[in-house]
Amino acid sequence: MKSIFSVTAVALAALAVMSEAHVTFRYPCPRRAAFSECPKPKDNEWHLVDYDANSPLGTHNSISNPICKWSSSFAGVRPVFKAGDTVQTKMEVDVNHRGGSCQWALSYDNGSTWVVIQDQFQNCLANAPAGSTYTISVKIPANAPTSNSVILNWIWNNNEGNRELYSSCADVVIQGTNGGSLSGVAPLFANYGPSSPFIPEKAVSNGDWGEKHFKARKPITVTVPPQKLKRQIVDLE
Ligand SMILES: [Cu+2]
Repeated sequence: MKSIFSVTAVALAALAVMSEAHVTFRYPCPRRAAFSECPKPKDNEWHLVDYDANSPLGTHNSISNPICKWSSSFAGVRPVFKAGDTVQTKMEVDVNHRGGSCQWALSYDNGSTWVVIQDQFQNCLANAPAGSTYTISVKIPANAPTSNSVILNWIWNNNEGNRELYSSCADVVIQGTNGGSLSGVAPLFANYGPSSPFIPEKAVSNGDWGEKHFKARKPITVTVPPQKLKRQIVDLE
């Protein structure tokens, strides 16, 4: 009897660990992530490495980290995307929570304001195998303004499990219109603290996936002044 209990306890512990495993950007690199291909910390920055980049930023009960989590990246080369490009982003997926709704947004002011550039509602990551690196195409708008400090943010509300908000922020360069504006809607940050909109678990809420909250997103236009890019590849500093 005791041995059966032990086996069960081990199985439950394994399950608990699995349910703690989540999703993050892998390409482009999320800020301070520990992936080998991402910008490396300097000798005195190793304590800043984020070994937990795939955890949610919060739940509907509480906020554990600000959007983007970190205010900066380690110095290094940022990927250069051209306006109109379709980028093959890579997600590091531990478990897919039966999918959910993804938004991708750009910020030209280090995360103060965001414009959504792509949505995938309800089934985002639903087909991503556990333990996989999963590719999702993201189209950079053809009229995206040029800047060497843009954040591409992947935002996700999962269908199943804790009512969480995920967000991965990657620092990128965009080459597009030099001096211009980008219009769209501001992203929904649902299930991110008690005062945020609540998206229930889809399977236990008659299929409610939060549509009304996504529909209520507010229009936004960001304007970016003309600037000079020295080279194709720009250092973070
Ligand atoms: Cu998870």
